[in-house]
Amino acid sequence: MIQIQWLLPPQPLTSIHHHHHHHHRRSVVFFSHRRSPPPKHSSPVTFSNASRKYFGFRACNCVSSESISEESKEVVKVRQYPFHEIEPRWQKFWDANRTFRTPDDDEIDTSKPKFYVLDMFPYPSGAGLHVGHPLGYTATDILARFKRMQGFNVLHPMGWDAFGLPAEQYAIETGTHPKITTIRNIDRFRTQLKSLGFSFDWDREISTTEPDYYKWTQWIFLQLLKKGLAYQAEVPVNWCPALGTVLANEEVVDGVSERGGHPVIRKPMRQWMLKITAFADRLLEDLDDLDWPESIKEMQRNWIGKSEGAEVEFCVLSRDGQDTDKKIIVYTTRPDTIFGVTYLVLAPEHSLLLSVVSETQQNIVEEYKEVASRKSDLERTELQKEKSGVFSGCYARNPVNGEAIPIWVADYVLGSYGTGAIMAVPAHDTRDHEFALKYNIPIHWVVTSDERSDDFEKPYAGEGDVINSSSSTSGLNINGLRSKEAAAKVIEWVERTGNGNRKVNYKLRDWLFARQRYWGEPIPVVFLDDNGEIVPIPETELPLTLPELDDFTPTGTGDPPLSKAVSWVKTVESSSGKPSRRETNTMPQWAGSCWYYLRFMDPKNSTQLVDKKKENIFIVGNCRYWSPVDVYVGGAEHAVLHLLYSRFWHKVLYDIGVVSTKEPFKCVINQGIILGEVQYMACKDQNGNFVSADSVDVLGEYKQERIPEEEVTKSGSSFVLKDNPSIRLIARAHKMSKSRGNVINPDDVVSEYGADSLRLYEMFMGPLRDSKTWNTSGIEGVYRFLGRSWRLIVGSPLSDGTYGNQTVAVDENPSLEQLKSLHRCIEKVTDEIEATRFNTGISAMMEFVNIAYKWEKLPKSIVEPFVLLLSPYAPHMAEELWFRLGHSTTLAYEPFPKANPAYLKDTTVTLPVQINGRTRGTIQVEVTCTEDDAFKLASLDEKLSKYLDGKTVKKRIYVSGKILNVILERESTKVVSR
Ligand code: ANZ
Repeated sequence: MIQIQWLLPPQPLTSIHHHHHHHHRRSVVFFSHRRSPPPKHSSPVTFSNASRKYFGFRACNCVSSESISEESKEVVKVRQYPFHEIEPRWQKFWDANRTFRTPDDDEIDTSKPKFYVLDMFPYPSGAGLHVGHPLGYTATDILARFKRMQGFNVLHPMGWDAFGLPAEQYAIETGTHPKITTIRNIDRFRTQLKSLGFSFDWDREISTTEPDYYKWTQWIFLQLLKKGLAYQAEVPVNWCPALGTVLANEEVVDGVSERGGHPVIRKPMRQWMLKITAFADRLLEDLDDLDWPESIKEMQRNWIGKSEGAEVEFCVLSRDGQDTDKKIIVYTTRPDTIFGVTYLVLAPEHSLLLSVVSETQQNIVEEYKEVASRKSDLERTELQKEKSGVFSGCYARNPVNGEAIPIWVADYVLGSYGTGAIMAVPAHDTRDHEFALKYNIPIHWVVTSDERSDDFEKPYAGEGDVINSSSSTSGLNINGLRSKEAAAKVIEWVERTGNGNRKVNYKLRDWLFARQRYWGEPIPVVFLDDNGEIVPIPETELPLTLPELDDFTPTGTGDPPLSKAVSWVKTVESSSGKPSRRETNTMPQWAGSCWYYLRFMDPKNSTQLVDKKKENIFIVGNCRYWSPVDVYVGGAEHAVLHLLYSRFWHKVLYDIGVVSTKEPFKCVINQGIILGEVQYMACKDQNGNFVSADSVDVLGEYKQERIPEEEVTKSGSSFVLKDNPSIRLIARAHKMSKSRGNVINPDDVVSEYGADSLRLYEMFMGPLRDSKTWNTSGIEGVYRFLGRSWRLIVGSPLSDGTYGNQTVAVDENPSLEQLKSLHRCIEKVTDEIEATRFNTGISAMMEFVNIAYKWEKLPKSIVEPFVLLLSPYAPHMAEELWFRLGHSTTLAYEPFPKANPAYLKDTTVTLPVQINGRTRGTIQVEVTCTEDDAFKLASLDEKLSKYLDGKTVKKRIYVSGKILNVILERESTKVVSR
């Protein structure tokens, strides 16, 4: 267990001097007079004691005796509570005490359950943290803190995915070594994350760029090589001459590089590939048991793209219509449509293409090939793009009916999928249909269905009943069969007659695993000088560190920058001593993130990737330890690449016994995107007059002008100009971007409202998984709630605006009502955290605080559990309150409050009230209500008071929970008890 002790002496807040140095705000300024002296001719104004007292800021580092200019006065905002002192103080405490250190090695008590909650670790960009980061990080932090308090051993680490292009581009532009940029960016990210109070175990921090880390990335590569899962192949790559590198398909958009917009061409190059396709079925099947968003699972299924069908051979015909020995093998998922085939298509890169082309078509076909080579697969297959193609001048024979059909070449067929050739059925395939119409190719209908409205203008792509599909020459007849049965019969026929085979295909391609860049993991192999043979470097020589380099610019020849490290490249092969050259390609950015979640379990191990004992402890009942990750939170943009690549590596590691689970991440949650503040636009006609947005049909004809929020008001469900409500505006939230100027910097929010407010706000914006729009006035709301909670517990500020060091909580027994409110809040907050509905958990606490404000006294036994409930959300304030409640250590390991069902039951009863023996009405009371309280309630009741007012009570008979009977004096004039 962890020894928790004070390393910092507890000290009253007043003795901590804290400066705020970054108040360079636009509209809202904190005491800006300190930095910008008041203009010469303004009259000095001081804050009144009263206002200071109300808002409760501290005199010493606020305004006190200093003067403040008239202008800045109106923009000065006062603090709801002294978060600016509380937050750094607790961050220092947590750091100094290593409060969130996860016990390691023998210290760990494995009889306790474990909880591994992980964020997708960030790329430490030069721009620093944006407000999207803390959304996921706060959610995981709440879970981590909650589980810790529930007695779990919690692993909640953070690290850096720090290899990649931006640092290298920066190096090219400025000459600053990527290592330096990376360290600087990491330092900034770490400082920012710490300022948000996340309970990461910083002792486990890792960076993918550290040799101690990438040693194991390289080690995994060697295992892949050993198993034949890493190989070199000549493959067409996206070659970008301007960047001097190949790019992944995802890095190419519309034929240009995503970064920089440079042209990209397809060119064959020798590349390292990883055989992820060997795992296609396992990657597909194991998805079923994962607690992941259905949408991600579906994206992975589509990405893997398993399809079942057949390969069918079509014999190429000679000029005079005779069979030749050339065969075109097509891949089809619809063998049931084979009688509807009216042409074949070869992909422009098909190996048989040039050998079947007729002389007359030769030039046209070669020209077409050349144009196609400049397009990306994505462009070629885009549905809305117009289809193009050329006739090869040659024909093939359909095996099922002997018909001669033309062979075309068209780039909507990809060389890299199936067999690179298709049988085209224009009646039943949209793309073939479009193509056939354009080039006047016949269309034969062979499938019919009730759904199909005999609209022969459109292809029918669904399944149905097969028609027009029999042949006396082949003896095959599939008429009248349903598509599925027909397909089965065709497959059976082609297999029997030697014309083809059943075939399963995958869209998934092997993973291109080399980059012509400097800032990545070196690939740990050498090539022997004599014969080019690939020899892995011995595991004992890992890590193979990146050589220092002064010149990072790409060579432009396709040779990676590392080839400039001449003395590093020239080496000898370890076992034979033969002269050899090192591999100069590096690994892609995805490599380091494929397995980092394992390293967090054992970040400092120098002899193993991860100690088996930490990954999985075999004790009674085969109880696992840190593996797998219980909850993994990150952006939906990683749905396929990262999440598929890491599943692939994990399965390889599983096969070689490094890990014990088939899957790395049990539960994945995608946090939504945070859009920028809503922006309002007004339409203006040519004369510059406003036009209401609802009277505008074609927006393009009107200029749009941005309207500041102050000039906008709501009218019904739409937004209008305040000055002219007949002008409706367009309200839209956009993704935050520098160019739109709608980026919110978390640092600014922290200095204005505090980290707890930022955390609370990001959770309160809406359900974690939804997209949300940023709204600064929304922060004000949670900020006020925190201020109210603070003052509820600490009390009003002293006359100088500071707060006392204690709380107003009293050592008295709570009332039933108080217990009920508390336990309802406990139940709700617990349920909502468990269901990751953090926003509604906050609502429950707000409700509690509202009720608590009505109480005269605040028993400690009510306040303390509430502070614990608040602590996962607003840890700084909670720690401070806990301390002021008289505790001398962190609350991070206090048991999370448990709701007592006894207080959750509705225990009110309807109590009949008799007056002089006759039932005159009822009152709602707690079963435990005392006689006095019941009588009080009765005399306040509208109906009953008529009988009781002004009367003297002779006797009261009260049976708790059953009845109240009041016997009155005959002629009295006074109320006795009230
Ligand atoms: C005849 C046919 C008739 C087809 C019909 C479809 C509908 P999935 O399911 O994605 O695997 N195809 C095969 N190889 C191709 C390639 N390299 N480039 C472009 N298209 C290719 O799709 C398989 C279907 O896509 C195949 O089935 C083939 O067209 C086409 F009514 O064959 B089909």
